[in-house]
Amino acid sequence: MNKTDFAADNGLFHRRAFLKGGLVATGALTFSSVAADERKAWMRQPGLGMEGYSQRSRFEADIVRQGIGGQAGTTGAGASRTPLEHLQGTITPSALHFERHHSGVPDIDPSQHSLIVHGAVKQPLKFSLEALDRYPHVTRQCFIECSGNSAALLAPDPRDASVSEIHGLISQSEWTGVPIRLLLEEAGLAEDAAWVVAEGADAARLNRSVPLEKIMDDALIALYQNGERIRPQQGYPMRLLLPGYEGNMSVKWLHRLQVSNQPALSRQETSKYTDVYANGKAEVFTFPMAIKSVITSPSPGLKLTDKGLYEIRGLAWSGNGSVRRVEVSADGGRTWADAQIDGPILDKSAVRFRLPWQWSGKPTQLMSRAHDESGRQPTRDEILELKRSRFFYHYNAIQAWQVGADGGFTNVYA
Ligand SMILES: Nc1nc2c(c(=O)[nH]1)N[C@H]1C(S)=C(S)[C@@H](COP(=O)(O)O)O[C@H]1N2
Ligand SMILES: [Mo]
Repeated sequence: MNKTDFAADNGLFHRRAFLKGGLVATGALTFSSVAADERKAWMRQPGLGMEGYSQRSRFEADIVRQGIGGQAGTTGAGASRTPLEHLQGTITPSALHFERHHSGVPDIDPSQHSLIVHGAVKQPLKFSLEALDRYPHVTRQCFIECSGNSAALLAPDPRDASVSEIHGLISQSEWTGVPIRLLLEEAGLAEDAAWVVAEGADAARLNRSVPLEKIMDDALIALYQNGERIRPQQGYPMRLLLPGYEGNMSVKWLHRLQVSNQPALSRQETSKYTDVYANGKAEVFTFPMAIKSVITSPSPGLKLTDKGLYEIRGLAWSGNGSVRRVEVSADGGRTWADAQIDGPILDKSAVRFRLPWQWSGKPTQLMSRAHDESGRQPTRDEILELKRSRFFYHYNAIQAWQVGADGGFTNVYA
């Protein structure tokens, strides 16, 4: 290897390094193995026929949501996590989108469901799903992240957990629906309209207050997820979608939008999702999810089989804008190299980053840190300094993975 191919210490290549063939020599063929390949059973008889709605390969059946946990004494209240270490690209398959329900998934008959727009409006309106379907639609890609994501890293000692158990409360979809602006313009806003309180039709009747500016900017009534009707777990038949904002505000099973001159100060925006800072002040409304990144592979549960070339892969996202830069370190944060970011880089969307790495076979630490318009992803120490005491939500610090001499990975604090 040429010394100039490296962009940082301990084997990190430049993102545009030209990697010559033969570095990963697992595909080398001999004449006899080529011949044996011709005789596979599936090459000698016709396969299965067509079907109405198909499933993935049976060999992939163990790739499922992780860290599924219900809250004691409740029905359907809890969370499940996206298996980030097994996925590539940026779109989460709908069946693996993380879930966070406060009272289970309601079984809503769309013909019995409607959306009411009322409160500080000139004319209250009621929309059936059929009516909403006739309004102009918008399609966009964005992530949803629960603000409790990654809170496991606040534990005094690093927990032995996987990337999905720690960071799996983020997923990304392509969403299609109706800009709420259109519905409010039709209803006509009262002079003092400043907030919109959204409520869900689940038994929890979860409600959140959203500044009118955000609603008029890019809020959607999402009806479709990755091209098909939104899944029951994601809010069928309609959910509020607030790109970049903490997941809790994207109210599922949406049935009511109440325009108001003030926020509701509901349970979910006071006792929950409020951050108490080290100086004793509490921040009630933290809307956009801040810049964050994580290496998804390699990571705990995956193993490097031998020293040599690997591609470090991960996700980076920002609810404040777009990811500008991602750096990777293979020596515990001493030196950093710029990762390749796959485009297009979209607003309030997760991107995939990657960088080739030559593992020497020795223990080390892998880390990633992302930047957006407003700055760099913080270290754990920086967050603890700022938020110390009763902090739980909105944790976005740099994640470090310890690589052992055996090629295994563990969660560590850098
Ligand atoms: N009606 C309703 N909306 C809801 C919730 C809920 O329990 N009920 N959970 C919220 C929380 S805390 C999050 S993080 C997101 C999760 O969305 P998802 O389950 O589609 O991933 O939905 C939000 N919207
Ligand atoms: Mo959440």
